[in-house]
Amino acid sequence: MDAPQDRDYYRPLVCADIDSGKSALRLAGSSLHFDRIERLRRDEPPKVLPAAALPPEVRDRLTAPRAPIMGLTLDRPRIMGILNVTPDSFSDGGHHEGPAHAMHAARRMVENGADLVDVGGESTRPGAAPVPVEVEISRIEPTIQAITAMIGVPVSVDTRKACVAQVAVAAGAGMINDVSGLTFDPVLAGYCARNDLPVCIMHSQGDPQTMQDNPRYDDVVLDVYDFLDERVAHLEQLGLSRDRIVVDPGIGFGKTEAHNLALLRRVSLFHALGCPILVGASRKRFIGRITGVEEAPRRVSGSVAVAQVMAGQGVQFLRVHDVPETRQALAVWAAIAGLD
Ligand code: HH2
Repeated sequence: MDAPQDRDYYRPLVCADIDSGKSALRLAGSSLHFDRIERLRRDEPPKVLPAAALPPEVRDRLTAPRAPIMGLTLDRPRIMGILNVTPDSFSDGGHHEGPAHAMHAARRMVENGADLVDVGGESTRPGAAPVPVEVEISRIEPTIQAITAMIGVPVSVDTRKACVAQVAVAAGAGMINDVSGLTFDPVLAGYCARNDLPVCIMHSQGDPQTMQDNPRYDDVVLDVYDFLDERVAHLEQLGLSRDRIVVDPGIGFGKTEAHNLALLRRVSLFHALGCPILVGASRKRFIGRITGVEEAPRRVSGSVAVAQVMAGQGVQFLRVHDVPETRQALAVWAAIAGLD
Protein backbone atom coordinates (compact mmCIF):
# COMPACT_ATOMS: atom_id res chain seq x y z
CA MET A 1 0.00 0.00 0.00
CA ASP A 2 1.49 3.37 -1.02
CA ALA A 3 1.38 6.07 1.66
CA PRO A 4 0.17 9.51 0.57
CA GLN A 5 3.17 11.74 -0.19
CA ASP A 6 1.78 14.61 1.91
CA ARG A 7 1.24 12.59 5.09
CA ASP A 8 2.48 14.14 8.35
CA TYR A 9 4.40 12.04 10.87
CA TYR A 10 5.04 13.20 14.45
CA ARG A 11 8.02 12.24 16.54
CA PRO A 12 8.15 13.20 20.23
CA LEU A 13 11.49 14.76 21.25
CA VAL A 14 11.77 12.72 24.42
CA CYS A 15 13.37 14.08 27.53
CA ALA A 16 14.64 11.81 30.30
CA ASP A 17 14.69 14.75 32.72
CA ILE A 18 12.36 15.37 35.58
CA ASP A 19 9.08 16.85 34.31
CA SER A 20 10.04 20.09 32.62
CA GLY A 21 6.85 21.98 33.31
CA LYS A 22 3.18 22.47 32.56
CA SER A 23 3.54 22.10 28.81
CA ALA A 24 5.29 18.72 29.00
CA LEU A 25 3.34 15.61 28.07
CA ARG A 26 4.01 12.22 29.58
CA LEU A 27 5.19 9.64 27.04
CA ALA A 28 3.08 6.47 26.88
CA GLY A 29 2.46 6.36 30.63
CA SER A 30 6.20 6.28 31.41
CA SER A 31 8.30 8.68 33.49
CA LEU A 32 9.64 10.32 30.31
CA HIS A 33 8.27 13.56 28.90
CA PHE A 34 8.22 15.68 25.79
CA ASP A 35 7.13 19.21 25.10
CA ARG A 36 8.34 19.43 21.50
CA ILE A 37 7.78 17.25 18.49
CA GLU A 38 9.45 16.84 15.14
CA ARG A 39 7.07 16.88 12.19
CA LEU A 40 8.32 14.69 9.35
CA ARG A 41 7.15 14.77 5.76
CA ARG A 42 8.44 12.98 2.69
CA ASP A 43 8.75 16.14 0.64
CA GLU A 44 10.00 18.64 3.26
CA PRO A 45 12.81 18.93 5.81
CA PRO A 46 11.88 18.01 9.41
CA LYS A 47 10.35 20.82 11.47
CA VAL A 48 10.40 21.15 15.28
CA LEU A 49 7.08 22.31 16.76
CA PRO A 50 5.59 22.63 20.26
CA ALA A 51 3.70 19.54 21.44
CA ALA A 52 0.56 21.68 21.45
CA ALA A 53 0.61 21.45 17.63
CA LEU A 54 -0.16 17.71 17.73
CA PRO A 55 -3.45 16.54 16.22
CA PRO A 56 -5.57 15.22 19.14
CA GLU A 57 -5.59 11.59 17.96
CA VAL A 58 -1.77 11.52 17.67
CA ARG A 59 -1.43 13.19 21.06
CA ASP A 60 -3.66 10.48 22.56
CA ARG A 61 -1.61 7.69 20.98
CA LEU A 62 1.67 9.22 22.19
CA THR A 63 0.54 9.74 25.77
CA ALA A 64 -1.80 6.78 26.52
CA PRO A 65 -0.25 4.33 29.00
CA ARG A 66 0.56 1.04 27.31
CA ALA A 67 -1.31 -2.01 28.62
CA PRO A 68 0.83 -4.71 30.26
CA ILE A 69 2.09 -7.46 27.97
CA MET A 70 2.22 -10.94 29.53
CA GLY A 71 1.74 -9.26 32.90
CA LEU A 72 4.72 -6.91 32.44
CA THR A 73 3.90 -3.25 33.04
CA LEU A 74 5.44 -1.01 30.42
CA ASP A 75 6.12 2.17 32.36
CA ARG A 76 9.86 1.35 32.20
CA PRO A 77 12.14 -0.52 29.80
CA ARG A 78 11.95 -4.30 29.97
CA ILE A 79 14.88 -6.58 29.20
CA MET A 80 14.17 -9.50 26.88
CA GLY A 81 16.96 -12.09 27.15
CA ILE A 82 17.82 -13.87 23.89
CA LEU A 83 17.92 -17.66 24.01
CA ASN A 84 18.68 -19.14 20.60
CA VAL A 85 18.52 -22.93 20.60
CA THR A 86 20.16 -23.11 17.19
CA PRO A 87 23.54 -24.33 15.99
CA ASP A 88 24.10 -21.29 13.76
CA SER A 89 22.81 -18.05 15.33
CA PHE A 90 25.25 -15.25 14.64
CA SER A 91 26.26 -14.70 18.27
CA ASP A 92 25.02 -17.43 20.61
CA GLY A 93 24.65 -20.27 18.05
CA GLY A 94 25.52 -23.69 19.51
CA HIS A 95 25.71 -22.40 23.09
CA HIS A 96 22.31 -23.46 24.39
CA GLU A 97 21.54 -26.74 22.64
CA GLY A 98 19.49 -29.23 24.65
CA PRO A 99 16.94 -28.35 27.36
CA ALA A 100 19.47 -28.65 30.22
CA HIS A 101 21.85 -26.07 28.72
CA ALA A 102 18.97 -23.83 27.73
CA MET A 103 17.44 -23.99 31.19
CA HIS A 104 20.73 -23.07 32.82
CA ALA A 105 21.16 -20.10 30.47
CA ALA A 106 17.55 -18.94 30.99
CA ARG A 107 17.89 -19.17 34.75
CA ARG A 108 21.07 -17.10 34.70
CA MET A 109 19.39 -14.46 32.54
CA VAL A 110 16.52 -14.17 35.00
CA GLU A 111 18.88 -14.01 38.00
CA ASN A 112 20.70 -11.24 36.16
CA GLY A 113 17.58 -9.19 35.56
CA ALA A 114 15.80 -10.41 32.41
CA ASP A 115 12.08 -9.56 32.49
CA LEU A 116 11.26 -12.12 29.80
CA VAL A 117 13.09 -14.65 27.64
CA ASP A 118 12.77 -14.99 23.85
CA VAL A 119 13.34 -18.54 22.55
CA GLY A 120 14.29 -19.02 18.90
CA GLY A 121 14.86 -22.23 16.94
CA GLU A 122 15.73 -20.76 13.54
CA SER A 123 18.51 -18.30 12.85
CA THR A 124 17.41 -15.34 10.74
CA ARG A 125 20.89 -13.79 10.46
CA PRO A 126 21.82 -12.54 6.99
CA GLY A 127 22.41 -15.53 4.70
CA ALA A 128 20.74 -18.08 7.01
CA ALA A 129 18.95 -20.97 5.30
CA PRO A 130 15.34 -21.77 6.33
CA VAL A 131 14.91 -24.57 8.88
CA PRO A 132 12.28 -27.33 8.39
CA VAL A 133 9.29 -27.03 10.72
CA GLU A 134 9.97 -30.37 12.47
CA VAL A 135 13.51 -29.30 13.27
CA GLU A 136 12.41 -25.92 14.61
CA ILE A 137 9.75 -27.62 16.78
CA SER A 138 12.20 -30.20 18.07
CA ARG A 139 14.46 -27.35 19.21
CA ILE A 140 11.98 -25.03 20.84
CA GLU A 141 9.33 -27.33 22.36
CA PRO A 142 11.40 -29.08 25.06
CA THR A 143 13.21 -25.83 25.80
CA ILE A 144 10.05 -23.81 26.35
CA GLN A 145 8.48 -26.61 28.42
CA ALA A 146 11.58 -26.80 30.61
CA ILE A 147 12.07 -23.09 31.12
CA THR A 148 8.45 -22.01 31.66
CA ALA A 149 8.23 -24.55 34.47
CA MET A 150 11.36 -23.14 36.09
CA ILE A 151 12.10 -19.48 35.55
CA GLY A 152 9.03 -17.55 36.64
CA VAL A 153 9.16 -14.90 33.90
CA PRO A 154 7.19 -14.86 30.64
CA VAL A 155 8.56 -16.54 27.53
CA SER A 156 8.09 -15.51 23.91
CA VAL A 157 8.84 -17.59 20.84
CA ASP A 158 10.77 -16.19 17.90
CA THR A 159 9.17 -17.86 14.89
CA ARG A 160 7.59 -17.05 11.53
CA LYS A 161 5.49 -20.22 11.36
CA ALA A 162 1.98 -20.90 12.70
CA CYS A 163 2.57 -24.57 13.47
CA VAL A 164 5.70 -23.75 15.47
CA ALA A 165 3.82 -20.97 17.28
CA GLN A 166 1.00 -23.37 18.22
CA VAL A 167 3.41 -25.89 19.72
CA ALA A 168 5.26 -23.10 21.54
CA VAL A 169 2.05 -21.75 23.06
CA ALA A 170 0.99 -25.24 24.18
CA ALA A 171 4.44 -25.55 25.79
CA GLY A 172 3.97 -22.27 27.69
CA ALA A 173 5.01 -19.36 25.46
CA GLY A 174 2.89 -16.23 25.90
CA MET A 175 3.89 -14.07 22.92
CA ILE A 176 4.77 -14.61 19.26
CA ASN A 177 7.79 -12.67 18.02
CA ASP A 178 7.79 -12.75 14.22
CA VAL A 179 10.66 -11.14 12.30
CA SER A 180 8.51 -11.13 9.16
CA GLY A 181 5.79 -9.00 10.80
CA LEU A 182 3.29 -11.87 10.31
CA THR A 183 3.80 -11.84 6.54
CA PHE A 184 5.73 -15.12 6.11
CA ASP A 185 2.97 -17.56 7.07
CA PRO A 186 -0.53 -16.42 6.06
CA VAL A 187 -2.10 -18.51 8.84
CA LEU A 188 -0.18 -17.00 11.77
CA ALA A 189 -1.94 -13.62 12.01
CA GLY A 190 -5.40 -15.26 12.22
CA TYR A 191 -4.14 -17.74 14.81
CA CYS A 192 -2.83 -14.91 17.01
CA ALA A 193 -6.03 -12.89 16.62
CA ARG A 194 -8.31 -15.85 17.42
CA ASN A 195 -6.32 -16.64 20.53
CA ASP A 196 -5.84 -13.01 21.57
CA LEU A 197 -2.09 -13.61 21.72
CA PRO A 198 0.34 -10.72 22.11
CA VAL A 199 2.61 -10.41 19.07
CA CYS A 200 5.76 -8.56 18.17
CA ILE A 201 5.67 -7.54 14.53
CA MET A 202 9.05 -6.66 13.09
CA HIS A 203 9.86 -4.90 9.84
CA SER A 204 12.11 -6.74 7.42
CA GLN A 205 12.91 -6.10 3.78
CA GLY A 206 13.38 -9.39 1.91
CA ASP A 207 14.15 -12.79 3.44
CA PRO A 208 17.23 -13.65 5.49
CA GLN A 209 19.06 -15.20 2.53
CA THR A 210 18.96 -12.08 0.37
CA MET A 211 17.99 -9.19 2.64
CA GLN A 212 21.43 -7.58 2.80
CA ASP A 213 21.80 -7.46 -1.02
CA ASN A 214 21.57 -3.72 -1.58
CA PRO A 215 18.46 -2.82 0.51
CA ARG A 216 16.75 0.37 -0.67
CA TYR A 217 14.10 2.74 0.72
CA ASP A 218 12.55 6.05 -0.30
CA ASP A 219 12.84 7.16 3.32
CA VAL A 220 13.77 4.30 5.63
CA VAL A 221 12.16 5.74 8.78
CA LEU A 222 8.86 6.63 7.13
CA ASP A 223 8.75 3.47 4.98
CA VAL A 224 9.21 1.29 8.08
CA TYR A 225 6.57 3.34 9.92
CA ASP A 226 4.08 2.88 7.07
CA PHE A 227 4.73 -0.87 6.97
CA LEU A 228 4.11 -1.24 10.73
CA ASP A 229 1.08 1.05 10.56
CA GLU A 230 -0.42 -1.11 7.82
CA ARG A 231 0.32 -4.35 9.70
CA VAL A 232 -1.23 -3.02 12.94
CA ALA A 233 -4.38 -1.98 11.01
CA HIS A 234 -4.55 -5.44 9.41
CA LEU A 235 -4.27 -7.17 12.78
CA GLU A 236 -6.93 -4.90 14.25
CA GLN A 237 -9.23 -5.87 11.38
CA LEU A 238 -8.64 -9.51 12.26
CA GLY A 239 -9.71 -8.74 15.83
CA LEU A 240 -6.41 -8.36 17.68
CA SER A 241 -6.45 -5.18 19.70
CA ARG A 242 -3.67 -2.61 19.37
CA ASP A 243 -2.64 -3.05 22.98
CA ARG A 244 -1.60 -6.66 22.22
CA ILE A 245 0.80 -5.55 19.46
CA VAL A 246 4.47 -4.67 19.92
CA VAL A 247 6.23 -2.99 16.98
CA ASP A 248 9.87 -3.37 15.99
CA PRO A 249 11.80 -1.48 13.27
CA GLY A 250 13.94 -4.58 12.59
CA ILE A 251 17.52 -3.46 13.04
CA GLY A 252 19.78 -5.31 10.58
CA PHE A 253 16.96 -6.89 8.58
CA GLY A 254 17.36 -5.59 5.03
CA LYS A 255 19.15 -2.45 6.22
CA THR A 256 22.51 -0.83 5.66
CA GLU A 257 24.43 0.73 8.52
CA ALA A 258 23.00 4.14 7.51
CA HIS A 259 19.46 2.71 7.58
CA ASN A 260 20.01 1.21 11.05
CA LEU A 261 21.38 4.47 12.42
CA ALA A 262 18.54 6.51 10.93
CA LEU A 263 15.98 4.21 12.58
CA LEU A 264 17.71 4.27 15.95
CA ARG A 265 18.09 8.08 15.81
CA ARG A 266 14.37 8.59 15.24
CA VAL A 267 13.02 5.52 17.03
CA SER A 268 10.61 7.60 19.15
CA LEU A 269 8.54 8.17 15.99
CA PHE A 270 7.13 4.65 16.43
CA HIS A 271 5.37 5.68 19.67
CA ALA A 272 2.85 7.41 17.40
CA LEU A 273 1.56 3.94 16.45
CA GLY A 274 0.19 3.66 20.00
CA CYS A 275 2.01 0.36 20.59
CA PRO A 276 4.98 -0.63 22.76
CA ILE A 277 8.28 -0.62 20.85
CA LEU A 278 10.89 -3.40 20.84
CA VAL A 279 14.43 -2.91 19.56
CA GLY A 280 16.88 -5.74 18.93
CA ALA A 281 20.29 -4.31 18.13
CA SER A 282 22.34 -6.54 20.44
CA ARG A 283 25.80 -7.45 19.08
CA LYS A 284 24.64 -6.79 15.52
CA ARG A 285 26.99 -6.22 12.62
CA PHE A 286 26.63 -2.42 12.44
CA ILE A 287 28.10 -2.22 15.97
CA GLY A 288 31.06 -4.23 14.72
CA ARG A 289 31.44 -1.93 11.72
CA ILE A 290 31.36 1.24 13.81
CA THR A 291 33.80 -0.08 16.40
CA GLY A 292 35.99 -2.39 14.31
CA VAL A 293 35.12 -5.34 16.58
CA GLU A 294 34.79 -8.46 14.42
CA GLU A 295 33.65 -11.05 16.98
CA ALA A 296 29.99 -10.63 17.91
CA PRO A 297 30.40 -11.65 21.60
CA ARG A 298 32.88 -8.78 22.05
CA ARG A 299 30.34 -6.13 21.00
CA VAL A 300 28.91 -5.88 24.52
CA SER A 301 29.72 -2.22 25.28
CA GLY A 302 28.40 -1.04 21.92
CA SER A 303 25.22 -3.04 22.48
CA VAL A 304 24.72 -1.57 25.96
CA ALA A 305 25.21 1.91 24.51
CA VAL A 306 22.38 1.28 22.05
CA ALA A 307 20.14 -0.08 24.81
CA GLN A 308 20.70 3.01 26.92
CA VAL A 309 19.91 5.39 24.05
CA MET A 310 16.76 3.37 23.31
CA ALA A 311 15.67 3.56 26.96
CA GLY A 312 16.07 7.34 26.77
CA GLN A 313 13.68 7.34 23.80
CA GLY A 314 11.07 5.39 25.77
CA VAL A 315 11.54 2.04 24.01
CA GLN A 316 9.71 -0.53 26.13
CA PHE A 317 11.49 -3.79 25.18
CA LEU A 318 15.22 -4.26 24.70
CA ARG A 319 16.12 -7.62 23.14
CA VAL A 320 19.64 -8.37 24.35
CA HIS A 321 22.26 -11.10 24.75
CA ASP A 322 24.06 -9.33 27.62
CA VAL A 323 21.47 -9.14 30.36
CA PRO A 324 23.52 -8.15 33.46
CA GLU A 325 25.46 -5.46 31.59
CA THR A 326 22.27 -3.98 30.19
CA ARG A 327 20.52 -4.12 33.56
CA GLN A 328 23.42 -2.32 35.25
CA ALA A 329 23.54 0.44 32.63
CA LEU A 330 19.77 1.01 32.82
CA ALA A 331 19.81 1.18 36.62
CA VAL A 332 22.48 3.91 36.56
CA TRP A 333 20.76 5.79 33.72
CA ALA A 334 17.41 5.76 35.56
CA ALA A 335 19.01 6.89 38.82
CA ILE A 336 20.81 9.84 37.19
CA ALA A 337 17.65 10.90 35.37
CA GLY A 338 15.74 10.71 38.67
CA LEU A 339 13.18 8.31 37.20
CA ASP A 340 10.97 6.33 39.52
N1 HH2 B 1 16.75 -10.02 15.71
C1 HH2 B 1 17.08 -11.31 15.56
C2 HH2 B 1 16.13 -12.32 15.81
N2 HH2 B 1 14.89 -12.02 16.23
N3 HH2 B 1 13.29 -10.38 16.84
C3 HH2 B 1 12.94 -9.10 16.99
N4 HH2 B 1 11.70 -8.78 17.39
N5 HH2 B 1 13.82 -8.08 16.74
C4 HH2 B 1 15.09 -8.32 16.32
O1 HH2 B 1 15.84 -7.35 16.07
C5 HH2 B 1 15.50 -9.68 16.13
C6 HH2 B 1 14.55 -10.71 16.41
C7 HH2 B 1 18.46 -11.69 15.10
O2 HH2 B 1 19.32 -11.80 16.19
P1 HH2 B 1 19.67 -13.16 16.95
O3 HH2 B 1 18.45 -13.85 17.45
O4 HH2 B 1 20.65 -12.84 18.01
O5 HH2 B 1 20.40 -14.04 15.88
P2 HH2 B 1 19.93 -15.20 14.89
O6 HH2 B 1 18.85 -14.70 14.01
O7 HH2 B 1 21.18 -15.52 14.12
O8 HH2 B 1 19.45 -16.36 15.71
